[in-house]
Amino acid sequence: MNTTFRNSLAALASLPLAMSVALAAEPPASVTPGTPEGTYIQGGGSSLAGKAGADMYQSVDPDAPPMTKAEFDQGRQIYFDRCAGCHGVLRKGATGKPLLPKDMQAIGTESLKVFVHYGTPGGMPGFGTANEMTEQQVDIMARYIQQTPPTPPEWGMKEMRESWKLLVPVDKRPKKQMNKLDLPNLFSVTLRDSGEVALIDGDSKKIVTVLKTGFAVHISRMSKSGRYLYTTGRDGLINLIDLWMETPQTVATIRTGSDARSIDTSKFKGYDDKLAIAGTYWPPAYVLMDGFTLEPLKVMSTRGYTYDEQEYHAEPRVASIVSSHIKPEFVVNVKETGKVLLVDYSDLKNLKTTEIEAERFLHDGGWDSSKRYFMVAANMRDTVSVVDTKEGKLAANVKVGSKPHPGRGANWNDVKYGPVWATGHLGDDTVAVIGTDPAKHKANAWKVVRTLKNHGSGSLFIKTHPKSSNLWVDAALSPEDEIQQSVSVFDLKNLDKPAQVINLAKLAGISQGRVAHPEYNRAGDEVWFSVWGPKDGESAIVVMDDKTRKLKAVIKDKRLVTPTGKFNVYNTQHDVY
Ligand code: DHE
Repeated sequence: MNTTFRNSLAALASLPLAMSVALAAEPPASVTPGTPEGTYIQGGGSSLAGKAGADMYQSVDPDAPPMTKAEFDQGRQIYFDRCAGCHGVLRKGATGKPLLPKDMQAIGTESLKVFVHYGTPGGMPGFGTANEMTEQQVDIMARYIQQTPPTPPEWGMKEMRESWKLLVPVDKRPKKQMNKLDLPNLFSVTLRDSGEVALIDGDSKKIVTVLKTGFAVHISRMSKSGRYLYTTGRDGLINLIDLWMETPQTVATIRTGSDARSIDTSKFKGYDDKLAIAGTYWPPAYVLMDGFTLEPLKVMSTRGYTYDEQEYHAEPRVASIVSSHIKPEFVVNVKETGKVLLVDYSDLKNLKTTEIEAERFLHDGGWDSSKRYFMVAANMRDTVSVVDTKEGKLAANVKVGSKPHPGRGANWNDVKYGPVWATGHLGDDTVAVIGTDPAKHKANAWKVVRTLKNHGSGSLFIKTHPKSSNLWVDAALSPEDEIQQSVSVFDLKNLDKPAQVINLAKLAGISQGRVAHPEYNRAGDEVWFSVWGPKDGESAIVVMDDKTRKLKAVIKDKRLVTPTGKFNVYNTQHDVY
């Protein structure tokens, strides 16, 4: 272990509990390409050397290291694009550790550079080793996080309205489906780094069209009818795409904030397609919109007090949102306060919200098979919170493994335990299987009834399908190539048997890339995975035959830039997972 890295670990160990991430592994041996081995970690001269006469940034904190104004501006942008998602704009921490200036100053620039460059075994990517930041940018970020965090501007109804573009009004849209696509089997594929989605025909596996969306587009969701597709970019740009047009196209856009992750639409009977809801990380809020036009109707702040310590938090971000099928309600999960809001959209003027105390740092989740219980990961508390949306209460907080990350999770009828839902974990190599049927299998309800062994830690997504007897689990964030390129397949009829591990990147003929996010086709007999390669390298979609677990197709196309999430229209519309 090199001395700088060891010193950094020691510095980190002396930090408050929240910062004491499990740092056990050595940093990888690689250094920034193009620099002589070792140059990077041994540091260099003053980062301000050669900048005499440069316009300096005036920090309000006298202990923060100097930065030029240009460096500070660059740091602010990089932080927003790369770091804020996990650490928060105000750097109070959530999925990532708090990065408060005094703690960062105690670690010091040289040690911070090591973390930014190599990442941590706790899940932070190595921005230097992954070639996502240059040596100079790593140095800027190490100094930037020692400055007082600047607060980004607010974004209210006025800004939303000004950003709203109704490109094709409702009366100018087709009255029937104008293309021959088998819409239920269409896939919307996130092309993360190009800020686009590719619509891929599930039958022919051909790209129908590629549409421009928001920055680092994050998820796609479907309207109840299956006609409208909604995407959200990390920059808060929402696209409403009409799948009935000859070639599907964007018919409205709006910016709901400057940092966002979630979007959904009304699914209760009588409200089909009528409303959309988008959650934002900054400003921390959710906005209700007309589902056909994206006209903003009502914006609600999520700032407030944490559920447990009842401390004020200025940045409680909206994580996952799902739409109830049994009530006119959206389920809005507020990360930092640990509250789940059941937002009744039947009367926007007299909005009723049930506020449920769940657990802190809520992130992603999905319905149980009955669609009554919402299962959401509080990943930094190693917990899955179960919300009973029929009663409007917390049903349970279930302790699982380290940092659960289900995506939407996976439901099946277990041979021994009845209906169950499962999540993989970022922080260990297990899959937690939780009983979800308090009516007929009371003894198993809200308990981990099985713990399966994945082929590695760093799992992001897990999936099965009501017609399948396989469970597919990725390990996309594993630091090891072989593991991140492989998936585990479990036989749901015999879960005592170890999983089959298949390297899908190899099957696709791709040497560099993470294999992520299983998604079934409409029929439930194919499972699609992304081979998420570098922005300037090769990526692919691998389609596996679910029954035989053999390769069925590889979709390669130079337009498929960094594919990650895939959303089958039918399964997303009906929450089948
Ligand atoms: Fe996601 C879902 C937040 C990084 C791919 N991600 C979600 C959800 C949230 C979230 C809150 C649930 C949305 C919902 O259901 O309404 N994601 C975040 C982050 O804050 C985080 C950790 C850091 C960031 O800066 O954004 C983050 N996410 C990623 C990625 O790096 C991933 C792997 C690749 C990418 O495309 O960006 C990624 N997240 C996804 C996907 C889903 C998702 C594919 C939807 C899963 C599903 O099946 O529904």
